[in-house]
Amino acid sequence: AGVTTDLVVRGMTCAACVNRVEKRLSRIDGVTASVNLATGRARVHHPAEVTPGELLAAVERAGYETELVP
Ligand code: 9UX
Repeated sequence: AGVTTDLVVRGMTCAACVNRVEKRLSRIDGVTASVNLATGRARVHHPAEVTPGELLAAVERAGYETELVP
């Protein structure tokens, strides 16, 4: 079953940042991501087997600070 996780993503300043984060997240099997530059957030749809920690790690590898939306 799919779940939705929202992330805060810090340091995105242009549209290419959005694409970088979306592409990095989408490399994980079953993951689709929509990043909003204005709000600095990412909405991620993913299998339950994909943990929030994996999502955070992927965004960090793309070069951005991130945390879960409380
Ligand atoms: Mo735009 Mo984002 O030149 O890391 S890609 S600032």
